[in-house]
Amino acid sequence: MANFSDTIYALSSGSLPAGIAVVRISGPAAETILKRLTGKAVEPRIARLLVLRDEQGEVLDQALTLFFPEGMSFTGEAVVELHLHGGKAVLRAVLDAIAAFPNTRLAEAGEFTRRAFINGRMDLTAAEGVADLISAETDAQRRFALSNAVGDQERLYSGWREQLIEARALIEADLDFSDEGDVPGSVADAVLEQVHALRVVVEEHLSQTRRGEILRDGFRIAIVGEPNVGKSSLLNAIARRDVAIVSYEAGTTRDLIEVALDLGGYKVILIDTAGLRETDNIVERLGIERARTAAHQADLVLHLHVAGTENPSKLDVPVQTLSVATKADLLPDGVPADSVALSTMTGDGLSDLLVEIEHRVTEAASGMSLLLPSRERHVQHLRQTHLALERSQRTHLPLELLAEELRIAADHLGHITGAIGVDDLLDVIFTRFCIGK
Ligand SMILES: Nc1nc2c(ncn2[C@@H]2O[C@H](COP(=O)(O)OP(=O)(O)OP(=O)(O)O)[C@@H](O)[C@H]2O)c(=O)[nH]1
Ligand SMILES: [Mg+2]
Repeated sequence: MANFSDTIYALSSGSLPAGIAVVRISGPAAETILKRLTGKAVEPRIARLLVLRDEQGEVLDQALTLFFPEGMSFTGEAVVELHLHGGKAVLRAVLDAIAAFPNTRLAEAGEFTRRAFINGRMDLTAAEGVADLISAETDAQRRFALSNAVGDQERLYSGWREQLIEARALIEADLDFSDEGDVPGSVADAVLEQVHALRVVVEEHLSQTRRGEILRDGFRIAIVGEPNVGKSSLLNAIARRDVAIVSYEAGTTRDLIEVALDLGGYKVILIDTAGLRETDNIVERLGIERARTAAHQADLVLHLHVAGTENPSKLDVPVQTLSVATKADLLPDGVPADSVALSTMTGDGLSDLLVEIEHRVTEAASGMSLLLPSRERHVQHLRQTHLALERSQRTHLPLELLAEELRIAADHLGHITGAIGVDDLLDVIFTRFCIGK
């Protein structure tokens, strides 16, 4: 275990005032601090309601106290939790009292989790999972993040890495002993077969990248169409608030306007865009460019046209597109049953559209397994792993080079979990956490 000499502390629960405020203290002085604040002997892992006093004997608060000994805590260090009354003055008084002990300081963002990682309590994917879990807003995000936080991803990638390390050991043993009358090449053949199987598995895993992104970052839906067809009205109707400006003037919306929703437990991002048309107006043209880009990058495009008019210009996007007729209230005979039609004025057809969208989101995001790449950092290393595995399968590759490719592949997997060479990464990863985590 790494030996940190300073003891860190922070408010680990949400903003105050609140019912309770949880202060976490981690480090070598944690136990002493608890003893001195309470004047009582410390029992590990037993919750006790005790009066806290500062060094002058002044009562600070009555708190539920917990002590986790070294090796049995979140960070791996001795940890104290104080469940205080959740008032700002209470918190300030207690933090001041803790600060009065030597070698203590306020924790930096993500520092508790960082210590947990350095002390081997969790790997990097689990630490990232914890960060995702804290920011999870929908049920799908929560389930995905939790699976990562409890180490599912780590087990997957470490398993692959071990296979590769073993395969390489076999090859190197073969190299060392090949002059002793072994049948040359037989080991290599067996290893190559195994490596091929793993390559297929990694490939399949990488093909699920978009599904992981959808679960974590959301399913993106671009609303596009000519000016004035009611795109912004639809965004507002679905978001149930006035997010975008609506007006009878054509060319009202210029920027992209994004709204995040929870649809069927999935995070969905709805994007309103500028109406598509030929124009000399520079600002509008920039807006239209953004609209086209948004449509290209979306998971689903809602292509709007006014009911009863021809669905205009074909939208040339390599994306699932749903044609939607708007302003259905203006049609005297209603709309044909085979198309999606709605009116934001009367609300007709909106729930049908939402059902259809939810159906598409579920189709894109659901799957048997939550073992998916969860972030770009992982995807990059997985791609490098895959490339090295591909190279390792070139015909007539000398065994030394085969072993080297296997090492490269294994190292990239090690980078994902943090098993190797990540010092420079830690700042980037952990400073994205909030203080107290
Ligand atoms: N009758 C009727 N009018 C609607 C409906 N939805 C929108 N409108 C009207 O159509 C006009 C244009 O609506 P917007 O939502 O601003 O249209 P838009 O597609 O965002 O337009 P741009 O931003 O200019 O591209 C406004 O006057 C709205 O009040 C509807 O369902 N029925
Ligand atoms: Mg608009």
